Amino acid sequence: MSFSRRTLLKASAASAVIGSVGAPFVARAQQAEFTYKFANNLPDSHPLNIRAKEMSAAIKTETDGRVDVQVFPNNQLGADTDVLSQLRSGGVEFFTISGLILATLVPAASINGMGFAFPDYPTVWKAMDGDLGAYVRGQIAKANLVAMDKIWDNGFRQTTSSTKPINGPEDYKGFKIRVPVSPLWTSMFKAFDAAPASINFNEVYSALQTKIVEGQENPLALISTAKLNEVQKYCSLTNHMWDGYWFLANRRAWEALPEDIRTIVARNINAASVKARVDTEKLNATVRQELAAKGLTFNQPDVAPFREKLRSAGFYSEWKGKYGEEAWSILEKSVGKLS
Ligand code: X2X
Repeated sequence: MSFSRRTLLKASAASAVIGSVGAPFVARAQQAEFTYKFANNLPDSHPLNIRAKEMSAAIKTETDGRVDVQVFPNNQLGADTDVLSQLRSGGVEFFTISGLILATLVPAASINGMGFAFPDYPTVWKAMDGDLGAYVRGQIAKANLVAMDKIWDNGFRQTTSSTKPINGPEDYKGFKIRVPVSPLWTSMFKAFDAAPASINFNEVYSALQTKIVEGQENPLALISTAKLNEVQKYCSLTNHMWDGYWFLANRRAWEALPEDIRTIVARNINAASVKARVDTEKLNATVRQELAAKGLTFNQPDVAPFREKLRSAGFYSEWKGKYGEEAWSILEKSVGKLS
């Protein structure tokens, strides 16, 4: 016993010596010229983070180690509204944020989340990789932030609850629902006569667990990877909006990159978004059975009465007024007449 312990001690002392001699050399050799933090609010296992890690490795290789994009998932660097401030000040260089939350700074950025606007994914990508996305990126640029071309998928959002399924708009009446910190979300659930509470995503699991709220709404891929099914009983496939993440850069940090490096970084970020879209869409389509097996009860309400309720509550005309004619007509060109 004492012999093997002494041997171990000797061995670790030896490696400590080797370590202290070798370490400075190794550290110098691996030092990147640009070490940038990428913060996001999603679990490690979500497709966005899986593709982001691959992307970071590809960027390191293609820039010969000059750029190190460090991925911080799961709100490790703070809640969304805090990280948005850090991104603006330069404390964080990269951040993916839902356009709807970004709208606290860039009002037009919530437009893709208009209730029941998008019928399916092909319509989403055509609009977001086309005129509507270009319009929003232009507005983001005016706020002195840089948005990469390809928006990342979060998905079509579904409503979960610990108390009852949502079968029609009347079931939202008085429903205590968590919504992200965003004027459009609050406005939409108020139009349904629900009782929305603005809570950042990092507090959603515990808010549901302690019953501060009855329900929340998110795409199935996220309900599953964040394990919200553990604290919810029902899932109503309301498909009430499509939500995506703009990959944003702090402008100073972005412009500090030499142009050839910037091209490599942008190309890899956009390519990763396109791969993650495929993964996320697939997960959103297939994870239902898994969630049902874990005890979540699903129902599929007819969406027409929800849309009608929003229309009669004046929701679409109110938001048309807020976004203005130009933005609204670009949206309606993509999705058809709403108001
Ligand atoms: O906060 C949410 O619900 C999330 C993770 O879906 C967004 O970022 C909007």
